[in-house]
Amino acid sequence: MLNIIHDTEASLAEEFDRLGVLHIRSMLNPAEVAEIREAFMNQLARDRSVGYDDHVPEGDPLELYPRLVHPHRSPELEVGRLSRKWMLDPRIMAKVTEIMGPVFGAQSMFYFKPPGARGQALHQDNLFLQAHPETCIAVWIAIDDCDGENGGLKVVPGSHRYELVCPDDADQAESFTNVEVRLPDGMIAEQTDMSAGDVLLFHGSMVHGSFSNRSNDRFRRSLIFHYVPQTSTEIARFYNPLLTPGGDEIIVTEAVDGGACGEGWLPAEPH
Ligand SMILES: O=C(O)CCC(=O)C(=O)O
Repeated sequence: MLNIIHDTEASLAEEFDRLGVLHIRSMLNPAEVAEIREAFMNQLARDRSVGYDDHVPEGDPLELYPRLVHPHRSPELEVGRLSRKWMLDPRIMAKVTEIMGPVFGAQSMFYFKPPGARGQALHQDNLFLQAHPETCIAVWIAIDDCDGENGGLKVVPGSHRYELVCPDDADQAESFTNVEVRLPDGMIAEQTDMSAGDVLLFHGSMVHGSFSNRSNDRFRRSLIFHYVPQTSTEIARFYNPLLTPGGDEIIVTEAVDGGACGEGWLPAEPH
């Protein structure tokens, strides 16, 4: 496993450029993590109709624990206010800005991933966001300790240097989503091992995903944000309006759907 843990010695931007993914330890303290965890668990206990409909079959563990998509757009909910606060949090914004320059917030999500839940097959985020001419960056905050057993995130360091690849069908016994990027021979998805409060930052072309939660009793919750450079000229409709660092809404021209992914594993233009 390549060392993706960022120490303060090396420049964040240089390390990110080299690896496409960085793991920062303990960005959130235990009280902050607990507040997020409780707010989202309480929300589902009260009303899970706010969850996203991924069309999971009846009896699927995700039926009771649907992911939340764009909770930051629901200021009437505690989880909405918290998501928005964390999306614009100065500590997070500082890291993202150090890597990408000034950004807009594009998406928030919360995954519960209870024991037995399927994962999300390997994919590249910018296939969905369609942020151009650059890409997006993900901030993946561990709300529980997460590793291979409970379906922690897998990443392919270095894959950010490749173009967006047209995905194949995913194995839906392992994934609740239906598309999967197949890795060429020699490339492997590495298992991350994170503690609650750790953050993973990764590039929009980084191939990543997760397997099922095989534990009996360990949730694998995560709060996830995506950002795009303020120089973006296009984004897929689903992500508009974006949020400025000051919390104002802004619209970027809609990307035209389709034709976004390449034929295979060709190195992208150097960046
Ligand atoms: O948390 C996971 O298992 C997958 C999340 C993910 O792939 C994403 O946020 O793009």
